[in-house]
Amino acid sequence: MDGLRFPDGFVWGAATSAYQVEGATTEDGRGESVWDIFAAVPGNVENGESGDPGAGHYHRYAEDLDLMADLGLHSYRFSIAWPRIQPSGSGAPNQKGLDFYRRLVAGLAERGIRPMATLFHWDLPQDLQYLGGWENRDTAARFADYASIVFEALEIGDWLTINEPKTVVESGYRFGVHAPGIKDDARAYVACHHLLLAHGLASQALHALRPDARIGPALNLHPTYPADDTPEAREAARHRDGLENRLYLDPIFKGRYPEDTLRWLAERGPIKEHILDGDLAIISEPVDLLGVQYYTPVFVNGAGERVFLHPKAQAEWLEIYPEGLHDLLVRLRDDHPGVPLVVTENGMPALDRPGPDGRVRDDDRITFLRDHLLAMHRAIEEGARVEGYHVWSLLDNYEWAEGYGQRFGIVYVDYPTLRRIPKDSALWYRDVIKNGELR
Ligand code: GBH
Repeated sequence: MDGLRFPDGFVWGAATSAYQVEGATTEDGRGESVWDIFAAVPGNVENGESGDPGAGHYHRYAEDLDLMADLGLHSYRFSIAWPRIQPSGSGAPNQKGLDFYRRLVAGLAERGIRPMATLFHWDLPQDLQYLGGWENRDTAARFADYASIVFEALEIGDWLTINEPKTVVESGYRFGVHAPGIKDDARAYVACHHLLLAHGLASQALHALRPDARIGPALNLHPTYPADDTPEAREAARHRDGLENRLYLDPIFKGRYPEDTLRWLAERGPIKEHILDGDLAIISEPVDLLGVQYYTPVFVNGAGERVFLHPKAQAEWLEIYPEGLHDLLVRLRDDHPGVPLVVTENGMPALDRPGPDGRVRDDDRITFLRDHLLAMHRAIEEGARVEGYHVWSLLDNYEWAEGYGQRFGIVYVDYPTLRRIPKDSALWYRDVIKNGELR
């Protein structure tokens, strides 16, 4: 193939999150997060692993900045650890915590790399969990206070509020496989409403404090398809689309919950009682950019079960279907026109390791990324307003309940030494960025 060009100014990036890469969980006054507590319970995480060492990024950030510059990244998406800024979730900021992100942002500026910061990537201060966590409406107000602290302290133009509210709701509160480890549908959807409220309050705060900056949610969206051509499967896919996508998109973009989904939720718990007058006006604060995280589609059969029709990556849940990214971006173009889209995560795990020559050959990842970039390119040609793309992840890191076994990085991390080795995919990505095209 020759020369599939991306638009001028297209932003190429890579993403990480604080708990997954920083390590240093007890340093410089950081408070405990729900993940420190969750990971310490035997059985919750593969091999009992925790966010220490992560990728050792807290101490190696300068080396990582050089790595980003070597790869030619235009943008680096990272998250700020709330427990570093407010160790118990409220009150005066911890300057040492802020200083770490000040140094990081300054280092990005020196290298001409744009920062994109996520306010919340799942590491809630544990003291707020003791007060009810996201089930407590007050957590949304605490979040807006924390957000205002970092908005004032850090020179960052692009912000993301909540990383994947759906994952917090489902993995954290329905299935209990993530912190805080709750398995209760009724409680999950109360938490969902408060996560959305927190998104809205933080967006309002940024708009008041920094009118030139931009903010939006980072949603993991799942194009949902009927697995066969029956009315039952089509109906099941529509229901599932409500839970996967519309439950988050509609309140944020349209200021209302989807009727069918809300009815289903109301049969399971008291969500309606928690939706107060004015909440949806807050939640639908205008969105300046939408972070789109795409990994996998969801095909459902007539019984409403997810079925897998395509090959999987090295994760049970990740059915590889690049076409889904195209379909998703085109759908967003139609359903929510005008909003700039930024792909904030896309990638796959593998059991990478260096060969005898020290090189890490991850051809499957190159194929995966290339196929997704092709699908995205087609969506852009069809009018989807995609500004940029971030591969998940810059570095191998702590894959939550899977521990360190699933490597998503384009850069290999040797955990015993924390040495970094750019994988073949990183070298390939560097060329894509340099050329602005797929060859
Ligand atoms: C994203 O989640 C996250 O933002 C990021 O932190 C993470 O590292 C990355 O993707 C890769 O996973 O145990 O079968 O119930 C993606 C959505 C939701 C996928 C939770 C895995 C658990 C599946 N993830 N899900 S299961």
